[in-house]
Amino acid sequence: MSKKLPFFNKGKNIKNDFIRAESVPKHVAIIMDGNGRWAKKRGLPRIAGHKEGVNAVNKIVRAAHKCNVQILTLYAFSTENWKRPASEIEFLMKLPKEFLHIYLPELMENNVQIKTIGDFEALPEYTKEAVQYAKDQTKNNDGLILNFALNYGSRYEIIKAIKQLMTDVNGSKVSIDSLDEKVFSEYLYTQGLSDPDLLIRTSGEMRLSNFLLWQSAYTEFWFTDVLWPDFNEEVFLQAIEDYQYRIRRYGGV
Ligand code: V07
Repeated sequence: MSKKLPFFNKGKNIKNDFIRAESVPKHVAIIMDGNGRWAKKRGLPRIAGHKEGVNAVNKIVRAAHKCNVQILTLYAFSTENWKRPASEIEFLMKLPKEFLHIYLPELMENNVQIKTIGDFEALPEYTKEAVQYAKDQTKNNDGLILNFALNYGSRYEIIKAIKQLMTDVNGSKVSIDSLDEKVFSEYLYTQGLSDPDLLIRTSGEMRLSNFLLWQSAYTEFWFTDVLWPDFNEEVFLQAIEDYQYRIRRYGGV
């Protein structure tokens, strides 16, 4: 076993001496699980956990910005989440507007660009309006890409891509022979974004749950028992530290 060696990222304000600023993962994706369980443990309604989860989102956006992560993809609402009680869905769909009302000025200041993946059109009007406004406001920012998966499901994404691809083949815009992984990737919601280097799931579950199936073919997975509302900078930096030791084991350079 090799001993871990500290890297002193002086002036970079990274609160973990074992992180090398030069090799942080470029794209981090997170399944923010455990909000309901966090609330239940406290005898609170599930929505109290979701509300607390919004604070954790802000903390992790700040931490990712500080570490120079380039893309942060957060699984905020899956296509399966429509099966939840209507009152919970309604509450969840108000969170984007609430979040942006508080944090959009700070995101602008930090040069963050907001993007989304998923079936945007099927979202409630008030959700779409708030998120579209934030996307428009931040479209020229060239810092961290904060990418929210909203009404996202990966199998649906792949089927949708295939349908569009077949339409383009029929219309002679694309030839079957030219189809390869790169061409196909451009038909996914994540077009133009690199694949995630690190995928974090909180709350002890160790499944992909229909998140970024195609995109995570080579992604490092990192799991923690910490519930999403308790997730913070320290845990995030631990994930990055562990990622760096993993890639150093087989990377060779
Ligand atoms: C949601 C809070 C985090 C825990 C997981 C579920 C609840 C932030 C957003 C958001 C989305 C788009 C946007 C700005 C903020 C959000 C939903 C749920 C649906 F442009 N948190 N959060 N959206 N939760």
